[in-house]
Amino acid sequence: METNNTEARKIILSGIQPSGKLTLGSYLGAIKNWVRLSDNYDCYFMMADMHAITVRQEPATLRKTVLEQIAEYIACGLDPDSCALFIQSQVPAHAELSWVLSCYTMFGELSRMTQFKDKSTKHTENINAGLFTYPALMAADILLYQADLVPVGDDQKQHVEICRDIAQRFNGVYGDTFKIPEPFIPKVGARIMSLQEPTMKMSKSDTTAGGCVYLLDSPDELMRAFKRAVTDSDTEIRYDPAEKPGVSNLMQIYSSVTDKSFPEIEAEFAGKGYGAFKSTVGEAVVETLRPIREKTEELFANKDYLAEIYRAGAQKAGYAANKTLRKVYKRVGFVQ
Ligand code: AQP
Repeated sequence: METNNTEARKIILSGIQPSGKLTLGSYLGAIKNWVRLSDNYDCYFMMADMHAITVRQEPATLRKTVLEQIAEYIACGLDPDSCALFIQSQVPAHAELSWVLSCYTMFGELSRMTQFKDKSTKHTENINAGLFTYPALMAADILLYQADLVPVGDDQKQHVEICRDIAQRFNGVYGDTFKIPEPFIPKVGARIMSLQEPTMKMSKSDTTAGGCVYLLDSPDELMRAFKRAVTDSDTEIRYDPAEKPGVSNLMQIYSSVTDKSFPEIEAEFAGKGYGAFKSTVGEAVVETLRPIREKTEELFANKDYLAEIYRAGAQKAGYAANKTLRKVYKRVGFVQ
């Protein structure tokens, strides 16, 4: 990874769990911003497979999803020559630092994490320790790279905040070791909601028919999902998430893929019905995702190329991560 000689470039780390197929929410809330930021930062983007196993995954599906995800990252516009695209489990420093940080993470603060509360309600048969200590692993992911910025959707903000608390606690005991990262949350698209239950986040693992749209859905599947999207019994197209969550979510999506502002969208659809609005949003999404789907299919067919990318990514990431890990081991008193 090239760095500017006169001034070190700032660093970004982010990742997505391969816990299912990437959704429009993963793209608009995360990857789209990674692409925007990637020209100006040194970037590390991972397939967070270690996080994914906090919920049971079928091994063959997990392997396939990870490979598909690498292809999708590249198809969305990330340049594997300038960004480190890597698989989390291939950089052992993540697991190693996670253990150290879990000794500087408090039971009380982990208990307040909304993702833990949500997931332990959803998966009552498997409330495992990994689900609970997930934020310590996420803190390790970020702090290993001395990241300045963590581009995430709104739902992950709490995890970046606990990461900052853990880093400050550690620095407070041992002196400056970790850079304190900032979350970067997009103004539009930070929380894309389910098309069927617009008060709930669009999630990869949601099984409600038509609730999620995926990056690799065909144009027909996308149009069907948008035409069936839940709105309300009113007729006005107006941004009002409390009163009109379905319409507001569609406006968020439309704004995010066209860069039009909410007043522009309201003016565009004034006096038009929901039917026309939903079709126009669907068509805009189809056109945004078409090149991503086509490129992903092409890349996914070339497994050797994908292997080259993730091996090179793990090497670049491992180099940076091990530098931090060595410093941490020294600070805590492990014999060198
Ligand atoms: N609906 C969304 N709107 C905006 N941003 C979103 N993100 C995910 N869903 C939305 C952002 O994508 C990044 C990757 O998320 P993740 O897969 O690591 O974790 P998650 O938030 O738990 O994603 P899912 O889809 O809800 O996965 P499951 O169903 O497995 O729990 C993060 O930056 C997230 O904010």
